[in-house]
Amino acid sequence: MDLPLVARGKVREIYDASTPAAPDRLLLVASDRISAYDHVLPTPIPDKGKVLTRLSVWWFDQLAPVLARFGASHHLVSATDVPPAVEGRAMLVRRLEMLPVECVARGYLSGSGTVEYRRTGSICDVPLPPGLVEGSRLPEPVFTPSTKAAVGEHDEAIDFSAVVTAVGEERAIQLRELTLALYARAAEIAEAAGIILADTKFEFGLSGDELVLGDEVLTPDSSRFWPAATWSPGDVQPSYDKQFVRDWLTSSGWDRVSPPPELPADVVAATRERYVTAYETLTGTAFG
Ligand code: PZK
Repeated sequence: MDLPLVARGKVREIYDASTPAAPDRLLLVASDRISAYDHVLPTPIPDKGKVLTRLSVWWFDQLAPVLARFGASHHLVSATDVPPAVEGRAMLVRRLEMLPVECVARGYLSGSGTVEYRRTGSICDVPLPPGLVEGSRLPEPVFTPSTKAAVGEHDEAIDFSAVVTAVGEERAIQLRELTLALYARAAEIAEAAGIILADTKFEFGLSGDELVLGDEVLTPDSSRFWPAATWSPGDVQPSYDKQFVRDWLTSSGWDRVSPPPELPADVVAATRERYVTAYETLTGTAFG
């Protein structure tokens, strides 16, 4: 596959797939690479790229009616008309003018949300009741945008006024309302499968004046999924997909600074199983 590389992330790549007939096409390719503690591990997880691509494609389909209510759409053109070398783990998409904000919705307190709540009693301008703990369900889901950080940096939380400055007030309000509507529908679908969608991140772009949902959506790499059966507010919830990897890395004596070690076969197999189970539980269909 000899398409020009447009961008490379930690675990995926974007290629220019434009043709004379369709000059605005990109190919989003998901690899089997896995990251943990801000490092890409040297050991791939077989089928991870396929699982995340199929999950994303499935979610785009589930969310199309919500997007339509907002006069919006998604960027997926085809998950089948892709080069054989990346079959199953690539999406042909429309090239968009990406908006410079990451649109995060949180229904539960976790991670950086907990840190901000402890410091300020609010998250992203939304005052919250006292007594919430890591893992608590929020009274209402909250829009907590962030800015896309440079490579190697973490995204930085911004307040709503910074979104207004970046994209204008009307677009900012539309982004907030659409992000919360997409989260609400996705959380409802996940809940029916016994899975809590704690939070998720969307990226939007413009195709002309139309708002378009881009990137990959509602995968374990862009979202926190927790099994409802073991949810226990007050504790840090184990990562659905990466906990075996984190636990093994922690017990390996790795210093989190040096290049990370290869994973043992049993950790790879258990992690692959987690990704496949997430796909099958959410979609109700066999991964195959
Ligand atoms: C786009 N990213 C993030 C993803 C990377 C970087 N439809 C689109 N049109 C234009 N640009 C993008 C998209 C999408 N999706 C997405 N950067 C640009 C990203 C994967 C790998 F290196």
